[in-house]
Amino acid sequence: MDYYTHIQKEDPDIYGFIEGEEKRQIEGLELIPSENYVSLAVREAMASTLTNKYSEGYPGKRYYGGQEFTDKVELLAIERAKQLFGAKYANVQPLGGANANIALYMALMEPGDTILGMDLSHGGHLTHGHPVTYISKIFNFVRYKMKNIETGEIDYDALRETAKKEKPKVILAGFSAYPRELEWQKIADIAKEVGAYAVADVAHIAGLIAGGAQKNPFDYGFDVMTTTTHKTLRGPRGGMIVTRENEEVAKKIDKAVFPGLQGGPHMHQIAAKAISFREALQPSFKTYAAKVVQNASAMAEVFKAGGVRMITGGTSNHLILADVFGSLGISGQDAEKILDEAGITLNKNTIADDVRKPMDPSGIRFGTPAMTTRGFGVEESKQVAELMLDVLQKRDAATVSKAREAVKALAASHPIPESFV
Ligand code: DSN
Repeated sequence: MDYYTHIQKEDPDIYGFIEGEEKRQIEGLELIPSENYVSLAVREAMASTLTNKYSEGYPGKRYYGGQEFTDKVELLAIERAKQLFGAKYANVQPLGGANANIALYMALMEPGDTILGMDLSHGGHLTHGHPVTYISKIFNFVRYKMKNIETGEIDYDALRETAKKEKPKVILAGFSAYPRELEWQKIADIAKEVGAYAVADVAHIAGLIAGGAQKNPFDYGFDVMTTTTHKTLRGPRGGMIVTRENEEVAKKIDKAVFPGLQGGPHMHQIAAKAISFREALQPSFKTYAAKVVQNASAMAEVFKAGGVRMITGGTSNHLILADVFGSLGISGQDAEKILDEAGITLNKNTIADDVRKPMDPSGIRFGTPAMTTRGFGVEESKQVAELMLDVLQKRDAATVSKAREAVKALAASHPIPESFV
């Protein structure tokens, strides 16, 4: 907390809240699979004077003057994004993952057009057309599911039949709670057969793809990828859209992001994205991405040995979805709460075809991106999984307090690193 001297002086209330949150992050274990710790370099860019600047438009074509440096920042972010994913075009302006997805829909569809997306309860995301979203009223979202919840196999035959019947403009492949790798080739082939764009929402796995720990959908013919930049990719909170090679598509996406959806881009955030992309291009990021996956597998092994049912039977990526209600008789909400007391943060989550409600579902979702940034390896990951199981099985004050001490010790011996390069 040496960085916030001005906030401390000018606004002690906010300073206190930041201090509390920082302590929580340092002393606890962050297992929410969509969270991570960014480097100080990324944080400095987020706090830089670039936040003062309006830059509507794109490099070389702005609506306001004074863009000598902002143009350079954005061009460098674009170049690095292209390099990371093997893309010909990149738009680094989306303010978040939802904006990236909405801009994508606006770019490739007209109101009323059909898009196929993964069902939320089977691992998809709200922005993939859940009825509570505004965007679901504009486009016709049709959902597909897993065929086998115990293995995670997607029902590709049903997807193909639905695609032939519904004639979608876009087939969207991606997830926020699916622990396996999708068969990109099968989905790309179906899209080609019905004349749809193949789009991957890789928000959760962008860092694993960039680090070579998971396959790149572009290698299987996908046209576009949307993503956030703050999950496994370990950048600032934000979004991005990369296009493999179709210039016409890339132009439509640019127009949809601005002026279609957003106003002035957040240049401080784009500078921070550029810094994180540089970090992700280093050889050390490959090691990081591989470890994220190894650590998640190690945790899944412990849960399996403890008799806990995991949706899809385990994990091949960074996250695990466990049916704690079915296996241990504790609801997802209660599990989240008691683990929070032990200093382990994760989230309750619905499981496929859950019989319980979203605010008190059967499952918990957890993962290893943040822990791995702290330097946790397989042994420590197993230790954390064992602590979790102990707490979830016994659920008494003594076990929680013992786990909390163990968590503090693990956290203290693996401090959050300041620099990743
Ligand atoms: N909230 C993100 C997640 O946790 O997966 C997705 O938007």
